[in-house]
Amino acid sequence: MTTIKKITAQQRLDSRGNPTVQVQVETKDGFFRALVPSGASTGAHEAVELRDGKARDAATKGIDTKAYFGKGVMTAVGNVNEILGPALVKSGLDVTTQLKDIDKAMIDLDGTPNKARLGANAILGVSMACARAGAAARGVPLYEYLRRECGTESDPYVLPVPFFNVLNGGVHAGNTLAFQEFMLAPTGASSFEEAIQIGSEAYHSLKNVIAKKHGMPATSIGDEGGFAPPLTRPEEAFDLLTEAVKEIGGSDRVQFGLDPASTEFFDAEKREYDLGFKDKQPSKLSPDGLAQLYHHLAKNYPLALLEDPFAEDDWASWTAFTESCRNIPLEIVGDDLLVTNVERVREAVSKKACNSMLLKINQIGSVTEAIAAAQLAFSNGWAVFASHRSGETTDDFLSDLTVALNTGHLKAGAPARGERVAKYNRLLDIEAELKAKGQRVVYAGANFGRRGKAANE
Ligand code: 2PG
Ligand code: MG
Repeated sequence: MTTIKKITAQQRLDSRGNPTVQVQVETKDGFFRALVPSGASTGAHEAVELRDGKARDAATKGIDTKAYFGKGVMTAVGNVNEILGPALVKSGLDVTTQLKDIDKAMIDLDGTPNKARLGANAILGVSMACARAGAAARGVPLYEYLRRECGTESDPYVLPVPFFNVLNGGVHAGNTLAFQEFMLAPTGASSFEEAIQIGSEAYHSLKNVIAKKHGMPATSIGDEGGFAPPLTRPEEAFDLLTEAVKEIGGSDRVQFGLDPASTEFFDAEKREYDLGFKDKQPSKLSPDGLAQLYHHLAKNYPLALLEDPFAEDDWASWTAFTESCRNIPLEIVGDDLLVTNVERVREAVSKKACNSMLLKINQIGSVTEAIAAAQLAFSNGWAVFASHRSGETTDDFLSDLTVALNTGHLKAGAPARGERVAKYNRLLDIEAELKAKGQRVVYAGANFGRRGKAANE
């Protein structure tokens, strides 16, 4: 039995230089920390991230609501220090076996359906740090602790295919590219370590290809460490990827992923998608026109995964598109659509809207709720794609959770920048550690979505 002695929170910075919540949990085994990530292309149905500029009671608590342009998180920090922490210490809950009860206690204290009172950023930080404390109490690595939470203890260890976001657009970059993420997935590698090498080599080769075509200034980068050259059309982006992969002789080992993050350029009233939303030139497509563009891309490039092809509430387009992909081996991932929320997953299952769930723990705001959403997705034959946020930290919790859930694939940005490589490096450590222990370790490879069977099969 290991109870919590003390919980404190602090305001720290994320990878975009914005404030975020750090939580520290103290038990008899020591101090355990977690840092909370934050999105830019956030879904409207996500749990609430409390920012001081918008927090109702911030000013009355004497918090400077203008600090960091209103993005401070001192309200959330205060909620950990004054409400969540003392309540969990008093509860006597055991971090070793009661993570679910710890999360439930926080959800009850919040009392809203979307964590609007205490903040998903406050609750998630505590949840993550408690998991770390629990792992230490059991004397096991975090992924082992989480395997028990996930009920995967008897599964083989599967290392995920890393989807490297090497070209950034959308709201993550200053170029005119509408689509947000163009990803390289080394599905033909034989180990995670080899996948990292392919990703790194392709990334550097891409830099050369871009410099040759567009000049050195075009090799500046976006929020997730991918390059952000002055492109407009998605074909231009995929052509650059194709060339970069060819240069390193990796054409038969690499597939592509795409996250247009289309909620960002959808006009719900007109039911139109504007691919020129960052430009002065509008470039509008109907849902049908956009679906045709995706089919064209899937036909001409090795596209294995497509995330958020349509906006978060444009259900009819999702369902029609998924049906139209019945005979194509394409993973269709719901991000803003599902927000790692069991209610949204249930709705999507009933509407046959997609065949995969993006897993972002801060969209729902606690570790065990995120696990429950993933389990529901798996039980419906879907895949689960684990994900970072565009505003990240050096916290590598995601890597352990990905292995524990056996998701078979994750995205954590480019194979560059500290907050991105923290996740990849942790996975390299896990792979090496398991091999050193003599464990059987499988690299998911071309079966990256295999735990799920496509909803439209
Ligand atoms: C996405 C993510 C992460 P953000 O749309 O999938 O890559 O971006 O964190 O800004 O929502
Ligand atoms: Mg997305």
